[in-house]
This record gives sequence, structure tokens and C-alpha cells, in this order.
Amino acid sequence: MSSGSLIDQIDAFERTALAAVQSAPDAAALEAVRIEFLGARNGRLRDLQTVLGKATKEEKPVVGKRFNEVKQRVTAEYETKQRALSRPKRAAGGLDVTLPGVRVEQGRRHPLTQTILEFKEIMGRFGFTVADGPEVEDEWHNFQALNIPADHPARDPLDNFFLATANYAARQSTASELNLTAQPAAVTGPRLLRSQTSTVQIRVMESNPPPVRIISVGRVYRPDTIDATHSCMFHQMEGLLIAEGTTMAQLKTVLRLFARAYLGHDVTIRFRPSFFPFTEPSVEVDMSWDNTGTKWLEIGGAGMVDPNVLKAVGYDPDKVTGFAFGLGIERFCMRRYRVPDIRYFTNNDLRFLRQF
Ligand code: FA5
Repeated sequence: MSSGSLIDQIDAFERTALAAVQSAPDAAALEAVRIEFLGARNGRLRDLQTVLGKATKEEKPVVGKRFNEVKQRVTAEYETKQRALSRPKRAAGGLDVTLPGVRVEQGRRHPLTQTILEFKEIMGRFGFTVADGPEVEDEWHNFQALNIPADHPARDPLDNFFLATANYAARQSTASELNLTAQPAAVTGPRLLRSQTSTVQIRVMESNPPPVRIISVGRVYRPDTIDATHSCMFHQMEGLLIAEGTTMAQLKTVLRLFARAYLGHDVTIRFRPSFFPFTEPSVEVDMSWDNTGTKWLEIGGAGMVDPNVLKAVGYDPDKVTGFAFGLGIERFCMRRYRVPDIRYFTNNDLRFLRQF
């Protein structure tokens, strides 16, 4: 048998099957068409396949390809028609209210979004307003102005997500052609995904005179090894208060009150002496994970703003002082809802997300 006549048979099947599907007036008729043409036992498609089994070795690729195309097309047409016939119909006089309804899926906010909104609300009650900053930063705001010198290990390219250097080189050459070389490094230098929300402290102080009382919430990025409490993208809430006569006692009180407002009165907060280039003295802050007093999880860093930072933004450290803190948002949310692993927040598993 020549492949031409085999192809003719497939074409004929396609025409008849499509016409039958399209003209089926209701679900019962469509089911009869399905059995006649697509039925697995005695359907016409099956018969056709048996005939095609006789094709020669040379004919097989062409004939097989065409057969599969037609099979898919007729099946797709059948499915479309089936959907169309199962849609609720309007009765002659309007909507038929006896037909089954279409369930409306209700969306909900991601648990981290809920947490962020609640953080802003609590800190708003403490008199802090919300400030924002970019996620793509320059080295001035992410490091230099925060008293992190060029040779500090925190600036290691392996510990940060710097953006492609090719773009940087291109920008530099454009800048020199336009004679913009006098611009500060912050404008023309390398860019990176911010590794901390402390960048926003600098941006706010650069453009506002003291006093300052802000929080800033957003994503930060670090090439950390991912485990149950570490992610390479996570959220922080930065807090900054600059005024005359601020004290470490005020900082500790704000953090304790905040933690209790969000987590409840059974949480214990402890402070450990630590070091950050942009605060002096500095502390790390832990929360109790449960009531056993044996398990603690670090939630943030904090301290009194270093005079060098105040000078970098044009403030007079003899007139104003301040405190700052940076808290990991995921970890608060994990304790509140007993989420054992930070990766649940980004896995997009609806079984997890529907619980909030
Ligand atoms: C900082 O980022 C400082 N900028 C905090 C700060 C602000 C200190 C202002 C002083 C003044 P640190 O690297 O410790 O500090 O991060 C703060 C918190 O972010 C941690 O305590 C933790 O809760 C959270 N965190 C840090 N790394 C990760 C990570 N990979 N995944 C999830 N959360 C993290």
C-alpha cells in the first residue's frame, strides 16, 4: 500500500471525526462520538492504527507522524467540546439557579506579608514611620557609610551578590566619555544586591535632619549556605532612632516590647555582646524558641550608632546619638507559627500556605 493512500485514509478519518465532534448537540451524543471514533477497543482510530501497521519501513515515519497529529487534534477538539457542553447554560428566562455553582477560590496573604504588615503596625504604635530603600545598592550605602572599610571581610565578593562587572566597566567608560568622572564612587561604582537593610539608615539620614525614628522592611540577599534557619534571600526589619540623649536601655526596651507584642509574653529575649562596624557598643539578640530555656534562635543585631556613621551622613555626634537594630523577619514568623524550616516560606506548597 502506498503512503499516499494511507495518508488519505488518515485525512478522511480526521475530517469525519472532527465533523462528528463539532455537530454533537449534547453530552450524550458527544459520548457516542467518542466511543465510535476514539474508543480504545473498537473505535475507528484503533482500526486505522491496525491498518497503518501494514505500512512499509520507509513509509512508517511519515505515516506515524501524521497519525499522531490527527489523534492529538481530534482528542483536543473532543475535550474542548466536552468543556463547552458542561458549562452552565442560561435557561430561556435567565440564569438557571438549579445548576451547580462554580467554586470561587479565595486567595490569602503570604505568611511573611502578614508578618510584615503586623511589624509595621506594632512599630507604628511605638512612633516609628516606614522608610524604603532600593534592593540594588552601591558600596557607599551597603558598606562605606556604615563604617565598613574596603579591606573588611564583609565586603568579600564571595560573601555578596555583586552585579555583573561587565556592566560596571561599560558604565565607567560611558562616564569618562561624558566627563562625569568626578561623580562619587557611590554613583559610578559596582552595584550589589543589598546584604542588609542598614543601607536605608544611611539613605534616610542623608536626606533628613535629626531627629529620626524609622523602620524599613525588605528583602536582603546573601550567598549563605541554605539550611533550616538560613536562606540566600530573606527579609529584615531595620530600626533607627536618632535624637538627643538616646540610650542602650531604650534600645533594649523597644526590642523587648516589640518581641512581646508580636510573639506574646512567654518569649524571653536575651542580649549578647557582639560587634558591628556601624554600632558601638553592639549586641546580638536571641529569642527563646520554647519554654525549656535550652533552645535559642538569633533574631537580630543592634547597638548604639557609631559616631563615624553619624559623621558620614553629616550629623554632629556631639549633639545627637542613636540606636539601630536589624531583625530577621522569617525567624519571628517561624517561632510564632512553629514553622520548623525557613524553606517552607519559598516552596510555594499550597498545603503549607493555606494554613495562614
Ligand atoms: C545584620 O544584618 C545587621 N545589619 C544588623 C544590625 C542593624 C546591627 C543595625 C546593628 C545595627 P546580621 O548579619 O546578624 O546583622 O543579621 C541580622 C539577622 O538577620 C540575624 O540575626 C538573623 O535573624 C537574620 N539572618 C541573617 N542571615 C540570615 C539568613 N541567611 N537567613 C535568614 N535570616 C538571616
